[in-house]
Amino acid sequence: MLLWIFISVLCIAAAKPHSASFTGEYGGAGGKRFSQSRNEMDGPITALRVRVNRFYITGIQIRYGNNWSEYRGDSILGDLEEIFLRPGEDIIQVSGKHTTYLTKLVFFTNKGRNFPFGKDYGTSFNAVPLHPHTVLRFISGRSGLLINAIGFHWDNPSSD
Ligand code: MMA
Repeated sequence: MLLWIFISVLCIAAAKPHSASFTGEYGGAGGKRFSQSRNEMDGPITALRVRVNRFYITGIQIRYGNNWSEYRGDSILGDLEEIFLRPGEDIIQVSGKHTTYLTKLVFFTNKGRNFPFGKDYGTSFNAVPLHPHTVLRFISGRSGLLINAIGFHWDNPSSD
């Protein structure tokens, strides 16, 4: 009996497709580590705020459902740009550039739109999820005065 339960649990676990993946981290080792994993509970990513100055991405804030994450980046240098996603619109790819700091981000959505922020300077990266039909669910990274580094966490689209 116990063996049967064990085998059944094993089969269910094996049949369930994996959906979560991580890409990154892109950038340098300075600053302090942050993660917005708890914000994922608030819902899908619905808007982005990115601050850029002449050289760098200096700040980032992401709205999950109706709630904005904590703002990352300790300075107010540069211009804060804001974009809103449409209902059902998800981020399916992020490319960008970095040195030891983040210099550029381009968010691509499943509605064929893309949102570039920052400058064309540094080493390129291109982040896509490992599993099909998964989307950007939250970010993590390192920040101080600037955004030192960023990583992307992908999973199934939020059901709400
Ligand atoms: C701070 C500090 C560093 C970080 C930079 C850029 C000015 O120094 O947090 O560790 O590299 O900001 O974010």
